[in-house]
Amino acid sequence: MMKALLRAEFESQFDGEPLLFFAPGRINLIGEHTDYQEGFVFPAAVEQGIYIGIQRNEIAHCRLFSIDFQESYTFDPTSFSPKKGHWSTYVMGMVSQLQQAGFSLGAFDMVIGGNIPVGAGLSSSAALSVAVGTAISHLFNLSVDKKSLARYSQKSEQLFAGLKCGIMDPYASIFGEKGHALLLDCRSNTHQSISLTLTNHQLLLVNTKVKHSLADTAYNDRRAACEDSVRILEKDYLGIKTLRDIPFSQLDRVKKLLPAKLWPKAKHIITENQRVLDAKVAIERGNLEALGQHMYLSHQSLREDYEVSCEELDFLVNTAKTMDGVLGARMMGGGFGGCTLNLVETSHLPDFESKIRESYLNRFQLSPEFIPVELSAGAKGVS
Ligand code: GAF
Repeated sequence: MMKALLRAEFESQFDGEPLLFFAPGRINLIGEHTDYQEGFVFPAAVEQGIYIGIQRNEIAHCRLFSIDFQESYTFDPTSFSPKKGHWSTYVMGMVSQLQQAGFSLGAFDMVIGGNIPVGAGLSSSAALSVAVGTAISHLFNLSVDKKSLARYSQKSEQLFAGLKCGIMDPYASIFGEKGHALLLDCRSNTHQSISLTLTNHQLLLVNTKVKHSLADTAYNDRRAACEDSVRILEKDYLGIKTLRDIPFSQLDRVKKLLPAKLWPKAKHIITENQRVLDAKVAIERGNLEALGQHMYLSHQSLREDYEVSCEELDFLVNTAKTMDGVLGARMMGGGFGGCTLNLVETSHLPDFESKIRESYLNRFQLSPEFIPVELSAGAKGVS
């Protein structure tokens, strides 16, 4: 469906037969806001993502067309400045990163489409820059290795979107595996693929349909608070680089060392890292109930300690908690809106959706969106 649409649009915009590429969005089972403190995260690629059609051109300019925005954009690859906040930024950001890394690339035509909700916390922006990087790398035979591609995507988001994000989103979009979640160590940038087969359960996103405007500033503030804590703690914990270096067993001591303002933020990172490791054990034992409990605790920590939740997310999690057949629920991604991730027994799905829809509508006069997700493969060429 997307592929046919992309080909037809490419034909009408640029009159050619493109090479097609796809990069997925991601969910995160657990491990929120820990990536930029070199901690553990547990994401997975999903089926929804960004499709790109691309061909070389001889006109010395890159010509872009976005199906979602029904908008064209042209830039000179030898001299350009990304426009902050515009979708083309993610293309130019990746081009710029590849050029800075020494890759030489020519001009191209590109059509961008997708089936991933934008602003819902599924990381459509990482999917876009990973799709762009994958497409350009193939088109110009650049042989960009996967870990470097993840770093270019992260850097491009940091520089051009102003979000001091971690590595999780592009990493998941690149390394995703069908039926698996990735237990990613954000210090070594290596992962273990953990099989998660759900026969009687479904991972279901509920989109709050809100994105509060303080999100990016608050994200960068939280990151700065963690760095402040490390500067204080390194006097007592010689050689630590990030909060990843503080084991769970040290919580009581850390509480005494940090000022009241910083302590809850550090507590979230230290406890969340432990929850990720506990969640891995739960999955390996096939104990979905335990996984669900870790999800609830993660939400509580993000709400009370890290303070990145919002009324709408809390309402959805609290409502889910009262319902039969729900094993766990939590906010997912950066916070202040976007989606909750829910682990629900398949037989309870219709009831879950109708009750959540009704109560959310009553409370916020907004209809939530339900997005079932499957753990899927990472970025690839498609035919
Ligand atoms: C956003 C960021 F891009 C990620 O790096 C990560 O920090 C996440 O928020 C929170 O876990 O998606």
